[in-house]
Amino acid sequence: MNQVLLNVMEIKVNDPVTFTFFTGYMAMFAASIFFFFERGQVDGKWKTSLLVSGLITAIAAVHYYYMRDYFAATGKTPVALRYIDWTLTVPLMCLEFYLLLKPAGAKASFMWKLIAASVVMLVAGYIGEAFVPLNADGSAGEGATGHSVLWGVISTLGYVYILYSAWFGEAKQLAASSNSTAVQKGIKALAWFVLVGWAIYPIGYMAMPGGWLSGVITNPESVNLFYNIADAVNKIGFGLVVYSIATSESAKS
Ligand SMILES: *C/C=C(C)/C=C/C=C(C)/C=C/C1=C(C)CCCC1(C)C
Repeated sequence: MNQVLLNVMEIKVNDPVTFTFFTGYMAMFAASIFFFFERGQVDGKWKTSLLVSGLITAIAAVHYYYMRDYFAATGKTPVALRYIDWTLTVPLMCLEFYLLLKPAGAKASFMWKLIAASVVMLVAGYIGEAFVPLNADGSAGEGATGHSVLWGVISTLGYVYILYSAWFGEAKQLAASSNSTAVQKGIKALAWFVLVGWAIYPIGYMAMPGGWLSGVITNPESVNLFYNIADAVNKIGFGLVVYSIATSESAKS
């Protein structure tokens, strides 16, 4: 009996991090099924966009499956799994921008610039998190703050590029030249996600040991809470924006 129970994780009431790892997993899983099935309901030219929406949440679901168990078993932050997930899903989100704006004349170079910016953002973030000097007890070690600030700033440059493109730069201009109001509204909605939803990540980053918020948020694992909530909002939200453009445009034809 005890043997069987050992395989069942107990989620404690005061453990919101484990809670969001489990709900995040299930939400990503359900969203993937939704996007894959709804793909059959939209016009041909929207099918790739819906497929990509489903892939983003499906890739996240698989990583959450592992991150959840890793965290439940060790209580440690799954930094590598997290960044492997993001390295695959964030470029796919850049691809979503491109697919939506392709009819308005977006070139492949537009997509590659966004992807390059996302790589700068993620590689710098990974260095800042994975190699932060910690003491044996998990508290911030010598030089931790300077280290994480430097890499956080480099990462933010990549983030700002994507933000700028969505609000004022190429993405914005392409959307303005689109003859579809659904696409214009959709790009605007995605721009809001990048501004508000993506901003949750640097806040989480600053909550890690040695970060600027680590005095306010003292649990070193709470960075996961920010990331888990942000992932659910952004990955499922992005997909739903694409879904709503695809269904409203398909209804017209
Ligand atoms: C599905 C995953 C998404 C949309 C991940 C987005 C991640 C970010 C916008 C991360 C940004 C960061 C900074 C701007 C500075 C500090 C380091 C990061 C990587 C947390």
